[in-house]
Amino acid sequence: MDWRKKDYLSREEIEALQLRRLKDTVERVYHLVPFYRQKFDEAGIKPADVKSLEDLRRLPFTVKQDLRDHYPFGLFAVPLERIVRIHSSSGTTGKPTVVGYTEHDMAVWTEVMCRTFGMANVGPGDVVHNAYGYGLFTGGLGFHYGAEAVGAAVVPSSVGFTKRQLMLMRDFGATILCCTPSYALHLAEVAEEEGLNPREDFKLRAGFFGAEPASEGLRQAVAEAWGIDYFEAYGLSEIIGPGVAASCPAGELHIFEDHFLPEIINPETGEVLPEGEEGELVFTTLTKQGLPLIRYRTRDIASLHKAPCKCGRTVIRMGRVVGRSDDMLIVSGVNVFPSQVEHVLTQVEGLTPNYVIVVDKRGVLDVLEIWVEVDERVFTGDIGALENLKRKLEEELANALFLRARVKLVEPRTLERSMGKAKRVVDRRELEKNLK
Ligand code: DLL
Repeated sequence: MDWRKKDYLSREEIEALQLRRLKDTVERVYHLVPFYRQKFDEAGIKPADVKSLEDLRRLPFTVKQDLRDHYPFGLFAVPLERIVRIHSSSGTTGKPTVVGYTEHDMAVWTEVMCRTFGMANVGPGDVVHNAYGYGLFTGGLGFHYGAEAVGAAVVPSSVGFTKRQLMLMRDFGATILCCTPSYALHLAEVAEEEGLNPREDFKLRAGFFGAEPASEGLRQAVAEAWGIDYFEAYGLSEIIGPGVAASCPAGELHIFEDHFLPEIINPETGEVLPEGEEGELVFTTLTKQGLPLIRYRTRDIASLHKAPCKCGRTVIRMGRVVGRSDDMLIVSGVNVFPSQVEHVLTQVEGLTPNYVIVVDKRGVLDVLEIWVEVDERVFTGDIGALENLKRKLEEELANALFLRARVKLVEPRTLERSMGKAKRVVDRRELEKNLK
């Protein structure tokens, strides 16, 4: 089937396809992956017991640690001779997670990336500037294959050398930008420093931003800085890389659910939550051959919505990722998500979305500090204005977080920029723990 039609199937068609593919996947993992056979046997389930999509909830979960425990290729469902690509993501602890693709998986990946680019009608005549990292990270090559397949000219610039990136974008007439949202903002900043006007001196019309969370405020800041349409890309290496979901012209994030079957669970109990409720996103791959995964727990907190979208697509939508369950900070017993902080910062006039959250311990007390860059106008204004801004922000943060945070306003362009995923949290309590 033409990939353009796949986002418009009726719910019955989608679910029938999902069930057929789920049965096939369960059959394959049971017979080909000893880890799954053991898990299924322990749970007393045979592949033939999966008769409806509801039966999915009887199947065991898979977690990142399972991939690590079977490092490097232990969960692959095909012999190495059939693997044509290997990617891996480094974790903060222990062994990296390794993922493998067969030729068929590469075709699926390319298809979902075509559907991603299809959101902005990217095609022949477009110049795609791809500043996601090339290498073991799935971002660079994932976008690369999709861009070529839709017939665009792709510039594989990868990360780093920001000024050179800008030169290439300008000289080659880039129309589409692909990178993390934080880097997109940094590129605009550096363009301005170089005396360029990002809105006028470039030909960009849209961008595909992802690999890290971005609040509404950050998304708007990127769209405005460049004067472009903002499209979001969501994905994770274990499931395929980018291409699990993408936002449409109506701004809704659609999951390519004919390949990746989503559920939302309560992260504490594992119970499946009803449509619309927020919880941990779980995916079962429906077509992958190299590394099929059953009920993989992403740790991402989001929600699911089945009603058809304004854009006409019928595939299920997910709410923006509000954070990762393992990104959540517990400060003086209160749960704090970096996304909550970012949301407040982007609502207050005079600040930029460049910030770091610093958590420390003074004696027995946790201390939360937010370092945020002010914009040029405020910075060159008077001290009184800065004091007011600081007080206002502290008040807004206290209201949103139910917790006092100290604010440190810093000069524009002083916090470290990242080329890939931004690092927003410095938890000094961890450092101390590790020193002990
Ligand atoms: O980040 C794949 C990717 C590349 C997606 C380029 C989009 C664009 P990983 O390195 O395995 O894969 O990291 C996956 O990144 O579980 C989320 O926590 C986070 N993430 C990815 N996209 C988004 C997004 C790639 N749009 C992890 N919003 C995921 C929020 C995102 N978080």
